[in-house]
Amino acid sequence: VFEYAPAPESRDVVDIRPSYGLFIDGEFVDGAGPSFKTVNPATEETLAEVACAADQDVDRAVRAASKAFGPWSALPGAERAKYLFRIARLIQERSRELAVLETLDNGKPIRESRDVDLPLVAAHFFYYAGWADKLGHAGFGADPRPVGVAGQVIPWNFPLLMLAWKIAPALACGNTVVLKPAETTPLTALAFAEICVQAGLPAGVVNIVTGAGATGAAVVAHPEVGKVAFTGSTEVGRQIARTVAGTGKKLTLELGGKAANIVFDDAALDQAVEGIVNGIFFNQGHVCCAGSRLLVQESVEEELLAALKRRLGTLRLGDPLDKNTDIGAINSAEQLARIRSLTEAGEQEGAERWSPACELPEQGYWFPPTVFTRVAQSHRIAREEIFGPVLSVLTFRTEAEAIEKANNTPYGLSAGIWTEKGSRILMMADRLRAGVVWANTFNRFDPTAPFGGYKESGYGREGGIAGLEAYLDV
Ligand code: TXE
Repeated sequence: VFEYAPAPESRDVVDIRPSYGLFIDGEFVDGAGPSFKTVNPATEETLAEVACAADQDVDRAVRAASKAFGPWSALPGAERAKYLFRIARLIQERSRELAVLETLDNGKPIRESRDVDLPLVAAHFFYYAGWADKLGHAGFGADPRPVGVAGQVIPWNFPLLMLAWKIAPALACGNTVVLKPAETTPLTALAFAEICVQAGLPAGVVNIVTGAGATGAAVVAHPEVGKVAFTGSTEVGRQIARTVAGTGKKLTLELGGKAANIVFDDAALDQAVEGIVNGIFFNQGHVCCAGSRLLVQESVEEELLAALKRRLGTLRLGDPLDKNTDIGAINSAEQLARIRSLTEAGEQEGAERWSPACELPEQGYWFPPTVFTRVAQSHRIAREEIFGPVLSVLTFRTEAEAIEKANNTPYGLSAGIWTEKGSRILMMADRLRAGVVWANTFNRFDPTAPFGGYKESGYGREGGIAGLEAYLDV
């Protein structure tokens, strides 16, 4: 039993307009497509009406970006850096407002948007601002060139952070951008457009086109787009790869995952419990690198699961604007339906389902933290990305078995190892087919470190020096 006193963040720090236009050539303009509503997933309340970019709007945005490319890429790197530093500082100054807006539109707990998303967003702009005048020293030759117009399509799980991952390196390298945010979370990207205006960024350097999949497809297919960057489902990633094939466009894809979080019997189990909770329940499990498969060494299975269940009993689910909330809302009715259908499949296939006692609010989209035990490798919940607060537990006896099971997935984005043996960490990290391997931690992000997957998790890297390469002709 623990005391609970609600600590709500004020909604009044954001000023949401009833309707929003597209951001093209430095101005907010109407879209030719049918406008759509964006809702607060915690309440189902409509937040705003948002313009939808039809093909002709996307064309206008790409042409504005093409026109801006010449002068922008001709600026000395130090001048481009000044704009990026200015943007980074404005994000810091407006971070409380942006965090509340992100939480309203996405459903994630304010503690996360305030303490994780926003600091990382600013950090990415600071980091890549620092590269803008040093590109000749990044290991890509003396004078690497920007590609041109970058077409970027991003998902809804980290709306502003995914924008930062894409826009910061693109601008630092001298490219211009047409970015399409996800249809359920367009508001912070539009707030970012205002920040570009505030920073005095030349018109056309950043363009934001809102809309659904068709708008994204138009960005990807536009002949004047030289580089495509996509984060989202593996299925759409495949379609985009087909569209881009044979066009000469550069492409990076950051797709789904089914990460193994591997706990050995010598691990500090209390720390491992925190890592497991952070691994799969952070951001309601709407995380491509989420530790969605727990692989636990048989000898500590019982002890670890008992401790994990005790810990899950203390998580607070509810109002995302409450500073005490640990688990917020599921981002959309569609995503909730996907999570439900996969968890039902888990039960049907014979896995054992458990959730802590937890009351779900009546309005909005919610799913309780859920743990499946008695999971077999063949079960759908062990193979498919659920993208929700659902953990599938498998066991192993030996290191070799842990590696075999961890790698037994079409994905390869991330993995985690919990052990006190340094040699084991090095050996495992070498054999796990995953772009990121965390040891005795999980879901740690840093702008200096490249991020990206193997196999069906995609290709190309974002972050670090490697993240520059995607935006340069080397
Ligand atoms: O993804 P989509 P959805 C996974 C996760 C989730 C599933 C479906 O498993 O359950 O995907 O989510 C735009 N051409 N991930 O349906 O459709 C779309 O408008 C160009 C993992 O939301 O891939 C949005 O902006 N763009 C993931 C973006 O693609 C298209 C994050 C992502 O939406 C398009 C999100 C098209 N034909 C979901 N169709 C991760 N890797 O982090 C849609 N879009």
